[in-house]
Amino acid sequence: MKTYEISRLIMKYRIGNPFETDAVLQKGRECDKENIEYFQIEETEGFRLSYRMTPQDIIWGLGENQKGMNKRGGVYVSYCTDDPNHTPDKKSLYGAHNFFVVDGEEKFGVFIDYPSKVTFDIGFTHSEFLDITVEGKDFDLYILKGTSLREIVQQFLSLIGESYCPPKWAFGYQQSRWSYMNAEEVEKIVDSFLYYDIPCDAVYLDIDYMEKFKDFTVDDASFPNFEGFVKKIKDKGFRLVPIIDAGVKIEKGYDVYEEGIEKNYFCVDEKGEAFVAAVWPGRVHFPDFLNPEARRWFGLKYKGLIDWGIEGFWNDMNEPAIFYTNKELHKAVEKAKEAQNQNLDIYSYFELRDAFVGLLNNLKDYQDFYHKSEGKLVNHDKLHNLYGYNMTRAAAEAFEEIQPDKRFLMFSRASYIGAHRYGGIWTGDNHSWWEHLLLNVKMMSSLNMCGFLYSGADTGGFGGDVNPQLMIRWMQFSLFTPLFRNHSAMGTRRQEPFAFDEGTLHILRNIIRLRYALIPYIYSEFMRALLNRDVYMAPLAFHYDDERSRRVEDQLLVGDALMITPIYEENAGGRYVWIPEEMLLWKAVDYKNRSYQIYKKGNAYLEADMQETPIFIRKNHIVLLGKHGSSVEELCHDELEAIAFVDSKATYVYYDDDGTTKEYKNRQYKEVLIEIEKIKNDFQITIINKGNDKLKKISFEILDIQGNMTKKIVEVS
Ligand code: MIG
Repeated sequence: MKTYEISRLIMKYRIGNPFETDAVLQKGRECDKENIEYFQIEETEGFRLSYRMTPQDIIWGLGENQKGMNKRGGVYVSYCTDDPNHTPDKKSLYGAHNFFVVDGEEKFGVFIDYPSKVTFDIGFTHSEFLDITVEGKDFDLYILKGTSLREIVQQFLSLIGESYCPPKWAFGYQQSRWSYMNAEEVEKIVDSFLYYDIPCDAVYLDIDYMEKFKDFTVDDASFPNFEGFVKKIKDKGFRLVPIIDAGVKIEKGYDVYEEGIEKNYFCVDEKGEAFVAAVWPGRVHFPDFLNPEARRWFGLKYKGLIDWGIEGFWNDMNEPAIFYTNKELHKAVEKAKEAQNQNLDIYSYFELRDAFVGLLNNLKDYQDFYHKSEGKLVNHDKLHNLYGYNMTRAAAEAFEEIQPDKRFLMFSRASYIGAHRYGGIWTGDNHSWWEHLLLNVKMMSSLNMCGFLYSGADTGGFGGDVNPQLMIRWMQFSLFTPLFRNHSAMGTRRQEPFAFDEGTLHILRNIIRLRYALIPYIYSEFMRALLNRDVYMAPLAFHYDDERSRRVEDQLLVGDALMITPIYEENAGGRYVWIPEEMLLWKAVDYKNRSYQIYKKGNAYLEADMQETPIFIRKNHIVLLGKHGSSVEELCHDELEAIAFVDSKATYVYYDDDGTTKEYKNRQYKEVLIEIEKIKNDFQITIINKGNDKLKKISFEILDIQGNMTKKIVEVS
């Protein structure tokens, strides 16, 4: 792995002898741990670090977590957990992202590189204290300095390395469901998108495509001639994206099982035998993704599906989730036997019930198995948070070997800092609740700060039944997230766009088309963030440092030019917004018919009917859009439109590349520099084209501060 000299602004303190997580790419300069700035350190059973916050301090970050953008007031436990009920009191979700920024008079970032449990008590127990409890004695602590939140985040993103880059088609709309059960059902979905003329790039295969939930198999009865089917669907303009689970089914004759046993690639119990747990396919072994050989072996298994034409995957259950283990199940069954014919009192009954309920993701199980690392056995619990990360790494490293120059779609449920180099993440089993739309809004910028640029939530909600308006409002938000996928659980209301009434369908179609029209901007901004170690979605605080703006938690900056103000309340005909400086509002019903309104700095009530997506364009900024198409590959970006809000001068660098290879890493991409300058009562437009030979023409709509519009068409050569 390439390593870099550590920046002067980053202090690294090594405590004990940490396990190498590979979260960080820059090695080098270590500072004296007797002189750690900002924190009081106390050695306990592990370590406790305390920082006294000022009342003004905002604590940003912590990636995939509950509560606000400002993490004050909560307790967060980094221990990757499969919990499908994301109620506000939950302390752990699927990721472990131990990076945060203290933003007050003192500004600094903190990263705890420790692969097991870390607890962040941020003004919960004591309103002024930020207490970090590390449950072990070996970890690296990084303190990052900078003069602004943005600068600190950029330092961190440089420290952990360039984010994974998906293929361009993965910026299209994607349709999922647990599960489309067979080829006919998948084809019906695909045909419905075509029939209703709704753009879509991918349809997902959840666990039922497999034979008895066995990884890398395809059920022949429900998907006969899979290779031919993949091709048929691709010819219609869609990709199929199958799921891969962490657990390998124990079954005689199943090659993945047999090879794993033969080569000792599975995690082992204390007796040295392959550890047994029960999860999706039933009794399974867990591949030891911490062992590089096992990682390579498992990763190369994806090749079978790739050879059949698959170009993307999602990795599930890799916390790893455990439904039960024999040992704990046995205890519960014994308890039940004892209870038989006894006159249980209420508490004993509760205990009996909990013995079964508690089997799911029982923390004790994580202490019962081991990984092989450099010849030694390491208890899983000690590096729990690295499991999903290394499953994704297994896939990514194999893709690199199988087809080095191709970008595959890959995202995972569990993750750790560093996993962002290998894939994106989705945020797991949310619900069709308005609260989870808001949580999605708040979480996106925190994920970006931890490197997970390609991310998104199950749009519409996974659990529970969505209603038309929640579906619409959620789509109006997700159209801006890089991963834009509608996914829902078995047994819930269908939530494909055409599963709703005609009026709703019409609105949803327009929203999805708007997404496709905005791809020149969305992709350009995403790639710019990726290449410059920056974020794609940010809190207002990234650009506006006044107190009012810094406190806004339900609006986001998307790329450099846009601010979005999602509507997340039922039956709302609009919402209150904070406008941090003069902005231009475009209420998008569809992307073709546009009307604009200038908003002055201040508080305002924004009206937005169900069919309207409000989009604010920042002052002296430009947004580019094209036409929609039925898929990303269908988009033809020879003619673009630009909407600009210009007081003095606005510039935009429009980025594009081939969308499929890694040539961008060799600076093989095309840029078009666009500059609009106000000169007296006119606007002068300059375009410098560096290699985009597709682009022929840009039609401008330029609004000045009074709201006067100037239209211009510029030929590009
Ligand atoms: O026990 O594969 O988060 O997206 O649809 C549930 C079935 C297992 C959990 C994932 C979800 C997926 C589901 N999986």
